[in-house]
Amino acid sequence: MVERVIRRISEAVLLCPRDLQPYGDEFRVIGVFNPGAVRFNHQTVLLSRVAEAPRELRLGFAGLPRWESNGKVVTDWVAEDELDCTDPRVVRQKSDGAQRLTSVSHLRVFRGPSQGNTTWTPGPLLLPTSPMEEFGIEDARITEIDGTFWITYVAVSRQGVATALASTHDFETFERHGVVFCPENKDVVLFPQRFDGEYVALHRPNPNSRFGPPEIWIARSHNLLQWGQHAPLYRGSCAWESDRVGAGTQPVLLEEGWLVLYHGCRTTPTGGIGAYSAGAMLLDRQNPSRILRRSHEPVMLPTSAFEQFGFVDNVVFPTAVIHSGDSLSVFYGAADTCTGVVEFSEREMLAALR
Ligand code: MAN
Repeated sequence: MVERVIRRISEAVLLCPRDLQPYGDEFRVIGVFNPGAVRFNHQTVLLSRVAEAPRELRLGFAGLPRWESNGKVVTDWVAEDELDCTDPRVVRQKSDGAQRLTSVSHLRVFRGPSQGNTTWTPGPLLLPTSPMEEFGIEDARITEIDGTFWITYVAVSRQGVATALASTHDFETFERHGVVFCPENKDVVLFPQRFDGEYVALHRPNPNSRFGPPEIWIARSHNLLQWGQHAPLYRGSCAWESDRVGAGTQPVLLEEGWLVLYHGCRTTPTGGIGAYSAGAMLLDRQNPSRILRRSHEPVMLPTSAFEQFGFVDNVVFPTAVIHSGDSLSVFYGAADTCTGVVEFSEREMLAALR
């Protein structure tokens, strides 16, 4: 049976690197992407990842940025012949296998109208503050629980890739709660309500031992800080998601269950970075450990030029959904370069899940 391709009612690029000033004078913005997004005070608030790389180029050297504990960003220059540079995002030192990112990210608030996509007013910056954020903070997801906005984000350091938690009531000031999922773990999204008194999160452990590909897991907590009852929820089973999957958007409650969009990627036949596409799953209203239906083909593929060409080609990476009537606005990162939004019909999305 041929899976129905879901129609994009509209699509728009909201933010591009050229719209932004870098944080550091000696840096340039190479991406503004993978945004958390919520409605707040009749506005749409985005918390986008801003990736910066050194402005300077030195022939034969890679400039690898990092935050120092004094709050400054510095660049280490490492000879390219000491590095494996096959991935534009990350290099690996040949001598000991240690990894470094080629850019450093922070998070920035942008406020826009609740309808339409034209003007985005920049707001506060969330900068790396702890040694566990030395190589940057990335890919925020926002969930409102009882009037507080909880933000899970990726913290990268020489300890690895972890997930940390922050909270805010107004997107002006933020409280940081530290690492809640230790390395290697990312793509953490929180449900907006408790189940039998417990908070629930989806997360994505990424073990070094490859007994199988990384999977989406589910966990529970009494306080959002300590997590337990970990259990696997979903392992990508289709070719387009065969290398890895990770939860994408904060779960939204629809009549039929919790809708979550996630990303999946495959490697190229030569082991290079393959396309990142998006799938969707519907989880049971009362028991979110139960998958009711899911997409067997991607609901979003990198089909537009701004999704196909960028810092990393062929990437759609959904990180937020805003639901209103029959409309699902999916906010996402395109080609690790721009922030985009696509509108789907809820009815058509659900019809594609089985
Ligand atoms: C990884 C992360 C994301 C990024 C995708 C696509 O999952 O680095 O931040 O958007 O890859 O490159």
